[in-house]
Amino acid sequence: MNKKPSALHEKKGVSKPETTSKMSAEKIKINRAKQNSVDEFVSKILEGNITFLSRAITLVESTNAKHQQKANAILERCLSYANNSVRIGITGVPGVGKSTFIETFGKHLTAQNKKVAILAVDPSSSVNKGSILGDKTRMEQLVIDKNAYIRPSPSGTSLGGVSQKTRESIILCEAAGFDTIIIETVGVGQSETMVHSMVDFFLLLKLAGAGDELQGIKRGIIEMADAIVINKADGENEKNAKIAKVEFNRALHLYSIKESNWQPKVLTASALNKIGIKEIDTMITDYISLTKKNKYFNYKRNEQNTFWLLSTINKQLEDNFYQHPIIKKLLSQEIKNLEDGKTTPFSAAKKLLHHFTNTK
Ligand SMILES: Nc1nc2c(ncn2[C@@H]2O[C@H](COP(=O)(O)OP(=O)(O)OP(=O)(O)O)[C@@H](O)[C@H]2O)c(=O)[nH]1
Ligand SMILES: [Mg+2]
Repeated sequence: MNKKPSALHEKKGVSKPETTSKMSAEKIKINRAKQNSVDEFVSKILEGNITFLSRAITLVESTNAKHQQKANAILERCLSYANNSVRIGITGVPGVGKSTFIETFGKHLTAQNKKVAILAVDPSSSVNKGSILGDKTRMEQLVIDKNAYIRPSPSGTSLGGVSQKTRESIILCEAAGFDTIIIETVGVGQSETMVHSMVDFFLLLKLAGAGDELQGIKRGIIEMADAIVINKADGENEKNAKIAKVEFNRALHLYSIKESNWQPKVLTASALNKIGIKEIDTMITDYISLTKKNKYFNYKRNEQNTFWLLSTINKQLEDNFYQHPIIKKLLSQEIKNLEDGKTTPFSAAKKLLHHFTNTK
């Protein structure tokens, strides 16, 4: 092109400074999101919109009263869409291969066009922000799978609080079209009991040891498990895994048959080499069809709902009690009286409860 020198000469100017800083842009975005109505949230979630699903879970996890109010309104509207799913709990000691297993199992499910949501109940997450997030690297394929949604454990002060939030998140995920919900937990404290109370099928991952397999395993967990999967059944470990399988099977037969009429199974697998995964999937499908047929499936979900109703009430009452300013003061006085031998635990409790009911 022939460039004619122009009479109009313009110097390259300095670009205009941005009128909004990045930080305030982010704030505006958040505020805008906050203004989305409950209706918008619900219809987007029902469309399977992951951004809105995540935002709704953030509202559920928030401690802000307004957020909670909004979260409750969204939850109520989502509830009727939330029952068509299979909820699976997975537990096992650190290093047993939970994340690797969830990656392999999750991919196996999404390959069948299932939609899988992975949530966690991890009591330690208030310190390290959730184990799932930390080891998303173990779920490389699942993280980028559009049929999978991974959400780390909410941080919370109490296991009960964290569990309640997870339970509510399950409802949102199901409303967003996720048909398989996997809840992971590290077997710390009561977390397994909590997870057990929110799933249909509870799976315990184990490692084959060098002998007495039942040593060091909590009796309660064996009772809760619908299946024990001995992971890392590969290479040199394969033989030990087979021995462990026999031993666990024998142990499981010592327990009386479950209310579900399901005889818990022991399987071996290699999450790393993707062996035994199809069998686990089939086993869970068998369990679901058995319990749907004998009505245990719905019975258990109803029982779980009642449990959560009662434990939510208990927690609220407990919080109201201990946070009450007068009770706070009286409680320390009564503890002092107790130390001085001036009262008994029972009369002190009676006195405090009496005050509580009469000071509201
Ligand atoms: N050989 C073998 N190694 C495995 C298998 N599954 C997991 N691993 C390895 O075991 C280690 C721990 O696996 P993770 O999946 O991180 O275990 P985790 O239970 O999620 O551990 P935490 O998140 O710490 O509780 C990793 O090095 C995995 O590669 C398996 O089936 N076979
Ligand atoms: Mg892990």
